[in-house]
Amino acid sequence: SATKTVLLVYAHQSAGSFNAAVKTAAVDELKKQGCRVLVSDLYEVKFKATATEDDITGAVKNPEHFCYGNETMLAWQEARLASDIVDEHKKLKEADLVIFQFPMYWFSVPAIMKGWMDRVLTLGFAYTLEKRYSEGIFRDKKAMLSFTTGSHETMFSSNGINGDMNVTLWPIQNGVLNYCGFQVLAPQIFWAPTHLSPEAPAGPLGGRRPPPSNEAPLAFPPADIFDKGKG
Ligand code: FMN
Repeated sequence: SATKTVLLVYAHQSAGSFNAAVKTAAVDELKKQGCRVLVSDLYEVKFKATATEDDITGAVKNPEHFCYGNETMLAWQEARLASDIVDEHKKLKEADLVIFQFPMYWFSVPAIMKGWMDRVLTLGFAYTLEKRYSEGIFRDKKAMLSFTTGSHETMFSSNGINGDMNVTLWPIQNGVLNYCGFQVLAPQIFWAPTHLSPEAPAGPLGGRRPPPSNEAPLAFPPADIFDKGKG
């Protein structure tokens, strides 16, 4: 079969972090598996997080009432989008699998990664009203969240103080990724990694599962989420 391309969208400020170690381990492992690996190191390139008129070269259609979605769709059609967005579009088009590697911030992705989602998943390019969810533009691609937390696993259970992790991840996994058609793989979660050493004998992945290959995607809504506590 053809070489698989994996895009790693990575957000951590420090090369000495656990996230950096996981990223490096993932790149090594994926290359060993024969994958082509593309990395978007968002802090490294100081990726712009805000969705603004600056994302469009030339005149906007309606400067009195600037509508980011409509204006960027037009700019995409006319090849007038900012070059950093165009670069990410190119990588995304080539990717069979997109892995988001990040520390959880406020039950979500860090702002710089949310900015990647806001700006790169352009209307027309990543979704339209006709092409979403099971008809989504990226339905032949897979996506996976891989992240670290400050919390322990029990705190993110349905009766833990934070509530169920599946519910926490719903906006990103369903509202962003599944919306664009991605087959969403089960997340890889590194609970409270400050208590783990990246140099542990098992390696940075700490004996956890290697990057996915032929895993089945999650169902939306995940069949078991709302069944808990029934009966
Ligand atoms: N940890 C959680 O478990 N849930 C959170 O909602 C959460 N929000 C955070 C928000 C901010 C702004 C910061 C700085 C940290 C937050 N944390 C949260 C803790 C980080 O997820 C944790 O420090 C990080 O995953 C550790 O990985 P690292 O050592 O690679 O930085």
